[in-house]
Amino acid sequence: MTKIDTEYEELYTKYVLGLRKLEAELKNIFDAYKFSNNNVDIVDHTKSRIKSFESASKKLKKKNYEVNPKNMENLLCDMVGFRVVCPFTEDVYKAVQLIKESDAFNVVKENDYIEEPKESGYSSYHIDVSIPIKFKDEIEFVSAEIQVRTMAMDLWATLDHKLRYKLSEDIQTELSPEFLARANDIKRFDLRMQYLKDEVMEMSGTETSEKPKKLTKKR
Ligand code: 0O2
Repeated sequence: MTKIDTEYEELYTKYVLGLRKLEAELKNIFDAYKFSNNNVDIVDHTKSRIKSFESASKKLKKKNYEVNPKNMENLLCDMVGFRVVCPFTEDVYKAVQLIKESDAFNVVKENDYIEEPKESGYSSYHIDVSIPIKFKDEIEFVSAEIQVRTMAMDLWATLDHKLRYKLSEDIQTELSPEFLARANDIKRFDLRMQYLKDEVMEMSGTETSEKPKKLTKKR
């Protein structure tokens, strides 16, 4: 095995350790919340992955960086990815708050693409974290990106990823009005479902825990 192969192998091991720690911590956080909140689940499902080296190489090349283990480790903050998919928008912000309160990792950066969607229409809350792990008797840090979004946002992002996201820029641009329109449908849908939930809670005499910061009662 060459030196570079060994470096890739070590890097992959660190990603596995980082991802395991992140998965365990987030599971604990959400289970604890559910337990102390009348069994209310703010998470529908989660998904995780380690980006393939092929996809990481493409991303480095696209950003005009040389492909090597050091650049992969230092320049790509989403080699470890964890997605949290929630039923309602207010659940997303609650989940974000719980994640940010954890002391198992450090929050490095956050982007609220719900408040300000990307040009493509992509909506999600991104939190970049740095996870301490023990590797060869040393404490090392693994970067990870946590994406938190509603089920509706997840539907849009999944179909966009499948159909459009990795196409050439020209084709992406040609398709963008249609995808943007569908992203707006999703946004309206999420707002309506949040209002509906609030009304159901009111009718059944259960207060919603707290309003998400950007939702108002206007229709
Ligand atoms: P994949 O295949 O999903 O892993 P940054 O370092 O933050 O400046 P970066 O890493 O491009 O730049 O971050 P950004 O733009 O926040 O995007 C990170 C991830 O968000 C992407 O990872 C996608 O998973 C998702 N994403 C961003 N924009 C879109 C979009 O328009 N459509 C869809 N479907 N997903 C999007 P990757 O590595 O690009 O792709």
